[in-house]
Amino acid sequence: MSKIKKIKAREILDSRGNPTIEVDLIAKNMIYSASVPSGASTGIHEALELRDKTKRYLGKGVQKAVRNVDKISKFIVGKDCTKQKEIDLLMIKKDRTDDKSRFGANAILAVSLACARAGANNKKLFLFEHIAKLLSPYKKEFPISLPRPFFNVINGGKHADNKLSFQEFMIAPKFKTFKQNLQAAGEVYHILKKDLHKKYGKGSTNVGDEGGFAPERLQKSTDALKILMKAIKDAGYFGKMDIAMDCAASEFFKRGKYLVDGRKLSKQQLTNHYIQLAKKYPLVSIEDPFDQEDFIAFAELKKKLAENKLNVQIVGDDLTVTNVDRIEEAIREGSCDCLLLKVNQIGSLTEALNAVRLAHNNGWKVMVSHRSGETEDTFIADLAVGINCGQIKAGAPCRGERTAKYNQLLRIEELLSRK
Ligand code: 2PG
Ligand code: MG
Repeated sequence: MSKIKKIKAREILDSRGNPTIEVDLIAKNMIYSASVPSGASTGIHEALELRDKTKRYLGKGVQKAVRNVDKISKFIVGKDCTKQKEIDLLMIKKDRTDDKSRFGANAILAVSLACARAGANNKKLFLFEHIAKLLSPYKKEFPISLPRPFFNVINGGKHADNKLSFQEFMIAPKFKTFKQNLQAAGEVYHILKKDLHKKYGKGSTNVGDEGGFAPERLQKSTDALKILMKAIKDAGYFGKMDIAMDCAASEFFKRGKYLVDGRKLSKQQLTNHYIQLAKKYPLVSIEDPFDQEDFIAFAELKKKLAENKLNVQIVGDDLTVTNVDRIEEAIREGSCDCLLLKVNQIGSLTEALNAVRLAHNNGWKVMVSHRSGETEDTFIADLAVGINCGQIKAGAPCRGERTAKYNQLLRIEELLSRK
């Protein structure tokens, strides 16, 4: 038993230069900190990120959420920091809303994550081990492996000031160790930079929100995939790397049509476009291929891919928003076979772990994800290892807030190899 002595919050800046919340939680004279990320292409069913909507920081201040942590601390101080579920459920109960709009999902999550760090240390466990035990309290043995990383190296959609409709073009190396995967991705990233410069000239190697390149003159998904394949070949990794896309399709769904690469497509036409891409490129994962309300279109694409014997996972992000009710609906409709797990979509570690259990129990895979607005917090690296999900996306192998996660995975891999 280790009692929480004090909880204090502050406003800090995220990687896009917007305010976000950081919490310090004190237990046994140690300080445990956690901060929360923030999305740009957010799903409409996500828990509420509380913003001040005053003049400061163009409305994006989080001083209200900071003050709400004071309110939360009144009923959390004195509790045992190893009782993650009890603490999360108490915050949810006191919030009394479905979307955490009273305290703000950002305020609740920061406390939840800091509490997990304190709980781990008080149980003398690494954070990933503590998470593994929270996920499966009755298991004795924990299969723990490093996740396969998906690096977002070309940015479009809401994350870049260019014309690419699809938001993320990722490379997913398939080496045995995380260290090798990181090296391969780093090399391709630099070769891609040279190739882009050569083909599209000055300004083509500026980067988007997640550290991937955002060339203005690269306007079509096929052009992005072509140059990506070239970089993979030039770097000597042909056949050793797959490709994934996050289309974030809700962002280009306008009046019943999808505006893709300068064309207006029906969902059938867009389905065919995906099938063609999957036939031509080593595509293993497509996230949010359709609008966030269209469970059926997701399911039809999944069926069509199977009919064509194309082994591509369909990932739900804006569709499922780490919310068990939405995931249940996606399971009923057969919409996806992989859950994108974002802790701040739902607002507490306990609920995120419930989402993982539901996904795994129904044969889905899980991919842990960062947000486009990130902090230096490395929590999701430990989360991906702790739940043993096998997949993570944390942006390009570049920019501190992205490499923080990848570097933490390097440390965990080293640590596990010594055990
Ligand atoms: C996504 C994420 C992270 P955002 O759509 O998967 O890459 O973007 O945080 O802007 O929602
Ligand atoms: Mg997404």
